[in-house]
Amino acid sequence: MMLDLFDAQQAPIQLADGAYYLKGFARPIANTLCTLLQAQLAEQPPQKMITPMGYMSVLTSSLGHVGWVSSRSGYGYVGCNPANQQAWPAIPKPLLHLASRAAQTVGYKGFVPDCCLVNVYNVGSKMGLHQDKDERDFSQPVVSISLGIPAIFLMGGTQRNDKTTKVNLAHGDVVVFGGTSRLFFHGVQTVKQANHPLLGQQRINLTFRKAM
Ligand code: MD3
Ligand code: FE
Repeated sequence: MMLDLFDAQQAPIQLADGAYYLKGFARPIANTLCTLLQAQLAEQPPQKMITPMGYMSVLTSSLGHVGWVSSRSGYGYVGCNPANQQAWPAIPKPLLHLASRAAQTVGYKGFVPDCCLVNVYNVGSKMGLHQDKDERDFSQPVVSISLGIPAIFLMGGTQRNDKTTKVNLAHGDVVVFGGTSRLFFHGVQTVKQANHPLLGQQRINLTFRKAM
């Protein structure tokens, strides 16, 4: 047998029914991704979104046919960026393929996302427990790629007060949520001070969804 030191990929870890942690799955292209995103975000600066509950501490932008936006009166997916009236930039092919391949690896065949939500966390940013329910088809999984400084992801259950488990998400880590876990409450703990060689004191999370 030939030892393949370069393509070594850790086995997926099941977190819950339909939820899988793919440690380092995006690592081979993570640095390229950072460069691509930094150019992208310079053109399309991530925005602080207001929700009916108040401001989010995370900054967001989107790629794809639709993007996720929020206002004081509600939130959802729209075809244009309200900040500039432009269509969202396309999801780069290598990114689309990576998300699809991650889903495929844990059993979700034919995942073709139409939205890549870009969440930018600075030190002190967090995301409270919530469910992702703005998409049309909950049989489609959600794929998350983490870049930059680490964060602790909280995964609960289908009820807001279900107990949560913590998952440490580092540069290049991928998580896929499908099945029962697709509607689990989840959030991100306050991001602690750290430095990443490419992103500095920042964490970027990419969330791929089939929204429409
Ligand atoms: C579990 N983002 O944008 S990604 C979000 O790290 C969001 O920025 C977090 O939650 C972040 O909505 C977490 C992981 C994630 C995304 C979607 C899920 C976990 C999920 C949908 C269902 C269950
Ligand atoms: Fe979410």
